Amino acid sequence: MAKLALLSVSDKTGIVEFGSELTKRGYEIISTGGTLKTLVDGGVQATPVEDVTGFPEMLDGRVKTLHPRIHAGILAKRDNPQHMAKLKENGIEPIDLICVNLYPFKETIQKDGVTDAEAIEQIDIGGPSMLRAAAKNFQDVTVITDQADYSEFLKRFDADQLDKAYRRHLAAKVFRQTAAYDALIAKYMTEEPFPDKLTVTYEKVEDMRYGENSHQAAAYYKEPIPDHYSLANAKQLHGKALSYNNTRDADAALRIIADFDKPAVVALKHMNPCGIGVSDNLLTSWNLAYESDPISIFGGIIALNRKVDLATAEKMHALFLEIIIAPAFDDDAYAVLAKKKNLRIMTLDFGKMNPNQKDMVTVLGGALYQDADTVHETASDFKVVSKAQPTQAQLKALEFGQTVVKHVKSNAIVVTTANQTLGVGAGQMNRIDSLKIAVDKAEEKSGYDEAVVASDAFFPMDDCVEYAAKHGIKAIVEPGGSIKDQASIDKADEYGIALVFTGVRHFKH
Ligand code: 93A
Repeated sequence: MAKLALLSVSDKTGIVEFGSELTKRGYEIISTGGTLKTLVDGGVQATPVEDVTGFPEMLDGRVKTLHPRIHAGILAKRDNPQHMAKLKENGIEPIDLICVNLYPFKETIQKDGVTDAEAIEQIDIGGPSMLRAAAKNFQDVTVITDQADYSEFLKRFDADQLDKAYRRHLAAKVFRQTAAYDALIAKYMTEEPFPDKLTVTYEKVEDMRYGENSHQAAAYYKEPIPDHYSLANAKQLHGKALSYNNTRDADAALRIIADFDKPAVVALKHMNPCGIGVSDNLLTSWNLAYESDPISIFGGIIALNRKVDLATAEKMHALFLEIIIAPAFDDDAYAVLAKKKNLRIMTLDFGKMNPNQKDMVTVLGGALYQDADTVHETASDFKVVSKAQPTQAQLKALEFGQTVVKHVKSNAIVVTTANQTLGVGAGQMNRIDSLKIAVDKAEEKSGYDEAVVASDAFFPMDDCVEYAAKHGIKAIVEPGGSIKDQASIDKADEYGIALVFTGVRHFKH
């Protein structure tokens, strides 16, 4: 008895060739409407599925293969005499090979102006049913859902290697595929931001050389439909593949630079900004970012939100950097940067972060899922709580510092002017230590007399205000909200400096 293969594919790429090769190997092919037409047009003989089911395809194709004559043919256990007797009794032929790819739901929902009805119509029911049935019965049935497996299947057929391990491998692939397919449909239909089941699904971008350290294996995955402004949509023009740490750092740099409209340069190391410069032209912004910390920038990640010109490229070329990411590069600028073989040069269409961006981190045995911290205060959100009022220049600096500090690992304190970070104190377990680091880094820099302090969370006592004031700081912004706020306010008044509250904490742990 000939082997039976059922072919039903939305994406018809390679199906004629595959069908033809199957026929050569003695398979008889059953097929659904569109696939059948493609096969027959391509000179491959196939039987319409209706001839097997005895039913016409109906309801605009919603019911084609959903029939016991198909599903019993897939699901019967060949080593179970009762199953086989039942097939025989009902005149059903066992189906040996299922080749199905699904209605293009993902592609459909990405189309401009697609209606809900059009999207819903692209939810495949019969395809996943056949795939899942065949995958469940991998003991006896081979199931293919990925075109990349057509040639491997034929190779194995010829080498008589269609063994159980291979069939199980294909079955697992099917369950991943149908689970991911359903996860996307669930996401599309779900209104709740935090539903009872979180059905996230990611697609592999690539295996990485290693993870955070060389003894950790790692791979990079992206969302099926990544936001426009995301690293997943960046193009790498040059250099080595991004490492695991590079990828996280580049993402962090993109999150920061999205908060600036004017020409900005963000230099980043180990997830923290080590220098940020903002001005009316990119070269000046580079100089500001660089001078902010000429030591830490070594081996850093640079994000720039304007097309990179030659002068800026030459400055960057003089340093060892890991990644440069910008909307575009002038040809001469690119030529200079590309002289470094390993430097990763990337482009991305810059923009704002999706205001509905969610962030997830894993904990042992679970995950935490939250709104990304996309809010960002300006001077109009500030409440002056000290007797001294900040000057207009100080307000601008406080605004800049406030924009920066939320991107620094807690406890975070930054010392800045209105267009440059002078000192970044990150990740200390108490706030005064972060302040000391930031002030210490800032003190010897030009512009320090204009500098202000921004803090990601409130001061638990008055020591930070005192330390800052004693080191010449004239204005401070912090959320407020401590039971000891008054002590900090009194201390600001004692030194005659300006203290401003935002009411919004920006922890980043
Ligand atoms: O509409 S369905 O959910 N109902 C079915 O019975 C059915 N059988 C196969 N979708 C169904 N399919 C899908 O049709 C397959 O998964 C495949 O994507 C597509 C192939 O249709 P055609 O051969 O007519 O182009």
